[in-house]
Amino acid sequence: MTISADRQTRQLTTQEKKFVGWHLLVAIIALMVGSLFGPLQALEFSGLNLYQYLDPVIQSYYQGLTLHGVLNALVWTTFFIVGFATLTTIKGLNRPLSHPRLNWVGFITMVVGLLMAAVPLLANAATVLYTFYPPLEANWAFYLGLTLVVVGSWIEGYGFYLTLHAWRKDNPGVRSPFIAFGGILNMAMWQIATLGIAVEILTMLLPYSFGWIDATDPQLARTYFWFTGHPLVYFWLLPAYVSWYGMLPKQAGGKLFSDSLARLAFWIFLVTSVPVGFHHQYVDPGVPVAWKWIHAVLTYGVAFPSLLTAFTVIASLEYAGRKRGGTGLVGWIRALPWKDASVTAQLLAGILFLFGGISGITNASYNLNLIVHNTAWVPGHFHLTVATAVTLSFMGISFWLVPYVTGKQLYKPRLALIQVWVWFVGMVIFSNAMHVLGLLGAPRRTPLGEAPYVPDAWNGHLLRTSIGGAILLVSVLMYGWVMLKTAIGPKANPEDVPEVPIAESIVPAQQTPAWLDNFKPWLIGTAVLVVLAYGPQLFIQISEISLNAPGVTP
Ligand code: HEM
Ligand SMILES: [Cu+2]
Repeated sequence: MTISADRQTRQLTTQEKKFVGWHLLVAIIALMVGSLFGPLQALEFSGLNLYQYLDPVIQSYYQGLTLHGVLNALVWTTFFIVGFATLTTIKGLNRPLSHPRLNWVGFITMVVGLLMAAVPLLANAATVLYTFYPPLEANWAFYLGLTLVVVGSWIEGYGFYLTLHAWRKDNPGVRSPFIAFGGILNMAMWQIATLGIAVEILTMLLPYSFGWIDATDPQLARTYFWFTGHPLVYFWLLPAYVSWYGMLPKQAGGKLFSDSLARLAFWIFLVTSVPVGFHHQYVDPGVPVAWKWIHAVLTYGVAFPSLLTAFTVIASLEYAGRKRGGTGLVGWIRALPWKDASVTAQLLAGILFLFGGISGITNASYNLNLIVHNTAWVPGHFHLTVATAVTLSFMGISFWLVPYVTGKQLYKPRLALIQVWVWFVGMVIFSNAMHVLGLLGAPRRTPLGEAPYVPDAWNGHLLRTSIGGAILLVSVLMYGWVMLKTAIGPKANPEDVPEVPIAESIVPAQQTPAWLDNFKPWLIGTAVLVVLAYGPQLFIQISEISLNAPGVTP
């Protein structure tokens, strides 16, 4: 009891709020710029090519697509996540960062990296899409910039570990508060996961873009990339889960159903998210089938904590709905605070995520993957996951977080609520059309409006993609407007500024078994599984490296 009562007492200092706020500012600007290209792509599909008017600023569909993927999937997410983890660490542990300067160094490193990568991106010298597969070759500043963004996020992560360590010393035997635990676990997972692209960039792409070597090995590079690429999706998702498990129940007027189940799910995500990367390489000729099969099976292992999450989050929401007077099989759903834009954003994010999960299991299935691989189905899938489950949840979080760090009130909460619904409607139309197009064989990463081979059967779906994209554009602009007006609005009375929502667990967190709050065994287990699942293949691919693909500058 005293722990949760205390927790409400310490507010972030002005400096701490500003520090979190800077992360959010970069994140939201990235989302606003990056998201402008999505609708352009979607409109292009039905023949409305607006890129011609952007020339010479944006020189091609692919330059726009690269900016879209990098700014949305890499920049918006990473900056938001690190900022949010800063807040959950400080607020959860109820103490300042132990080494705030270290965290500042990390943040500045991230910003320097972003600016460095922005130059070639804007100059059309890094039009290599956000997966930067060689032999596509970008200017070195792009690779170095990305590396700095990642290294900066590592440094911020060290700041969180040191803070947790200091807290543990002062609180022996106490369970770490869930929101701090979840954010820090995610940073640990990220540090393991990003070893893949760190090695890829330092040993292959940078030497090649500097001209020290003149060819590369695309197969090995892809293996490194997907070592990072799959856990990347859990890096995006876990902060949304921190909110769904640890905050949303409070916002909905209830409690977390089970602190133990929440932590168990997080640990399983840590252990299983890295050793599954070959499920992105089912069609790669250089990876033996047996390894693809092993990673496919492990991928199904990730479905288990996802089901745990669905169960625990829905149970927490049901508890809240019934406490609010909802009755019957579905009455509790209606009783949830649907007028609250932050809650509704996260509920709608969760609903669309169920469908994203279904298409994800389809992707993971070896034989079905052969049908959908590299088709429009895939972006259809991940606009339900990263672009909705994650993005719409982050938007929902920002509806209280931006007011909290700026000391303002949310500008026009009703507009925010409408924005969230517009996103939902636009995304239902857009993603459904993309999935269908994929099943009909439409390729991804293709300006379909120009493709000479489009059969009539695709036209209706291409049009639906454009309509969904246009609706999403309206939503993005509404979101940017709400955020801007909130940030520049007048200071609010302190009692009108939202509090950080922290949900208590129905079974007190202190009763969670100690092994669910101990990093060591889980980190060791993760390392062992990663070595088993990747070691032999990496050994073979590295020892048989053949640098025979010369760079292609798009
Ligand atoms: C504003 C609404 C959005 C629309 C209308 C939209 C539309 C699209 C379309 C049509 C494509 C496929 C282009 C192609 O394959 O040729 C695409 C790709 C992509 N989108 Fe979005 N998008 C939106 C928002 C987002 C958000 C919020 C994220 C992530 C947070 C995101 C991440 C991506 C990624 C990673 C790709 C793949 C890029 C690639 O293939 O290299 N999108 N988007
Ligand atoms: Cu994956």
